[in-house]
Amino acid sequence: MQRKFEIDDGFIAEQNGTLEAWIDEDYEHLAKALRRRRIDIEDLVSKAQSFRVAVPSWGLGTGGTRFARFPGVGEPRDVYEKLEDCATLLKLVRSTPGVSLHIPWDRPEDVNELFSFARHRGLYFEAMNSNTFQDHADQKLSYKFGSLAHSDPDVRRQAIEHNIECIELGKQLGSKAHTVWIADGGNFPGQQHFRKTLENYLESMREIYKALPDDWRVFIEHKFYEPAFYSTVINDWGTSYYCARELGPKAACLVDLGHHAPNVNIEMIVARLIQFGKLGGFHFNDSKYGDDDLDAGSIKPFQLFLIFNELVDAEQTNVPGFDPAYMLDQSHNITDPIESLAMSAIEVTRAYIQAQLVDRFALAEAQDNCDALLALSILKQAFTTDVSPILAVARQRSGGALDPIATYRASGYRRAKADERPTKLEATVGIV
Ligand code: RM4
Ligand code: MN
Ligand code: MN
Repeated sequence: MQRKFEIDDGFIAEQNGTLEAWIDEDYEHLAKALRRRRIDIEDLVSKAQSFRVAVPSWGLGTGGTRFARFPGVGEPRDVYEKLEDCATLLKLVRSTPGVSLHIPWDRPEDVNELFSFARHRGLYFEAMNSNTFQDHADQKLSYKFGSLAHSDPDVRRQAIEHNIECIELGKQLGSKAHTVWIADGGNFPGQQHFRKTLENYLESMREIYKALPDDWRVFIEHKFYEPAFYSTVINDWGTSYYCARELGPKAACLVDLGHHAPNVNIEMIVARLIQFGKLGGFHFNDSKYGDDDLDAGSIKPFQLFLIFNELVDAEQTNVPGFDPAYMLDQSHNITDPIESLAMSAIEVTRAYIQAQLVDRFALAEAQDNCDALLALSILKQAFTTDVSPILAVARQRSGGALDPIATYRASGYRRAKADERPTKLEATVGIV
């Protein structure tokens, strides 16, 4: 077998050597500034080192819009090549050992082989994802008009079985969760009976729920529109919460940041789900208009911080059962996916560390005293603190890169992959 190009640890250490001096200086300065606020920088470094965010296998390939897809050179052509790229990302940032698979896109021929391929690279499998939003080869019935909520019980059965297959595969791969996002909905008023379709969905989900092992969770992912443009069956967090409650303790809600109407207060939805014990996890990304799937923190970094402000508050107050699964879900249409994912993983960790800086005692006091301006300024003080040296040192101490993007570019990884993985000429449209 041809030897595949890899970035080696020695190269990362060598690149780090050129940056160490200024990082040390910035780190010392920040340590002093934080000490004045009675914050120990070393605590934050260990927090950053233990923070994890999973990567979607479909995020490693170049995405596209419904107009076109512009394939990148050297992009992965199968699940093994996607995992190779995940391993490269992990070497650089060290916070992304979890990979989330999408079936059937990533269905392996040999499950054990896939499992050990991942293990050898320090990767493991996070939530499984079913796909009933498109038709697949060898599929008997079409999902054109829906899947788990379809009016035809045979289509529902087929979709249920597909989800159960994902759980079975996940069991062999060591996964502990299954995420269900359905595209079911309508384009026209009157097309679907709102209550009947939701009832169908619930009935189908009960079957899927029954197939879950005891230590598994199922995540319900809502989305208010697209591909259906008038109505969507699982359209918002309220519907998602209702279904999760109906199903039982193993069901929880998944919040994809791009799946809300513009200007919706997502941090408040997060707080509600925490309070109701049903926050299952996240799909991080960013957006300006709809489900744009842009890189996390690229458009609304303050929103990302405010979400983490709620999460850290829950963590610090030991909310019972609080254990959300963090994942990226992005479509990289014009950037190198490894670069985008590296930067996004860093941005999510940044928001987490910034949220640790909030003086919660002072904030509670300001809230009690109805001091709106002081409350805001406490949040702003945390948000405007540049925690980059903490993130860089955390990566370095874990063996990663001080400057992941520069190191990645200098390594020539993508050029090497372009030779190893000649692109198949194909005209593709769509998200992947
Ligand atoms: C959907 C949703 C799902 C993802 C697919 C590819 O909009 O975000 O999580 O699996 O896209
Ligand atoms: Mn998603
Ligand atoms: Mn989405």
